[in-house]
Amino acid sequence: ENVILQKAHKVDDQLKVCPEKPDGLEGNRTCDCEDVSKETLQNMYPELKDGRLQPADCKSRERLAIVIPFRDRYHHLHVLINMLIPLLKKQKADVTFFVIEQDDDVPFNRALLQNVGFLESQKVGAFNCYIFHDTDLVPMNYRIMYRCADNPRHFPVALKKYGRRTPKVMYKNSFGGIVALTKAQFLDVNGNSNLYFGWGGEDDDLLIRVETKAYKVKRENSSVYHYQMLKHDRNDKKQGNVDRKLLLVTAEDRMDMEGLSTTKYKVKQILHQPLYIWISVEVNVTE
Ligand code: UD2
Ligand code: MN
Repeated sequence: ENVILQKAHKVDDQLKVCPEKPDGLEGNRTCDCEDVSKETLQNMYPELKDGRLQPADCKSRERLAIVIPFRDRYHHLHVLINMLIPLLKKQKADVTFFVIEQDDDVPFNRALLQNVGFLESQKVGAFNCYIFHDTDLVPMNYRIMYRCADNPRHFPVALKKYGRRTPKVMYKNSFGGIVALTKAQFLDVNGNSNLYFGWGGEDDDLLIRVETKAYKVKRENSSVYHYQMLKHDRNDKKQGNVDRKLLLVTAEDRMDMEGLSTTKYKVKQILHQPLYIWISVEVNVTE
């Protein structure tokens, strides 16, 4: 067994670092938006194990974790993964998918779940790049680079809503949907605030944190960075977070004492599945 391990190591050492811009990133693609089952996906991509995909012919430049905050959107999740894997393969990514499910009956807390994904993933491996990804946004161009950079990045610059013909460019200070931060950047901003239960505000809070630490989010080219939004029911605004405007006022003052460093949750289940590491948590915990 040791000999085999040594051999495997040798091969690994001999691998070249993957190219910065791999060949074959042809640009626009069509959406394969039909429902697909988990079993079908597992058969289509047998190389995925424990949620991890790695190139066989080179060593990736970073170890990427894609963290997906989730509650009851199975159809979206599998359509998304079906659209992400071919792109990530072309880009020679070493990527692990983490699905972080909120399994309790309090309003959804997207930002807190992202913090959980960061904290739990660090127990799994030495990830140095994080992409926090909504389940309902499908990348429509192969040149959307699933990478981190010197500054935090925002991906869905243009968005095509279900039923629309053309993508619409998002408002200038948008930081929702999908963002990429290195491990160091996420630690630097103390992650997300945990206080945003229900819809809205949490993405603006993260942008305030990022800008307070003097990062500059680069606006990417909207003709490349465009996404298709999958169909979902309109958010019931009553489920919205009524305090979000008040919370945003204090976002800057709060950031160092409230965030990743104070995230509280209870793990209910961790499942290492072929396509993803599935982590179910309760977030309504009081000490
Ligand atoms: C916008 C933002 C989103 C977030 C949200 C407010 C963009 C493109 N999107 O999305 O990032 O800031 O407003 O919170 O800027 N989810 C579930 N189950 C639920 C509810 C939410 O899994 O019951 C997850 C899922 O990953 C979903 C994401 O949270 O994609 C955002 O929720 P949404 O899609 O309902 O909100 P939306 O489209 O208004
Ligand atoms: Mn959405």
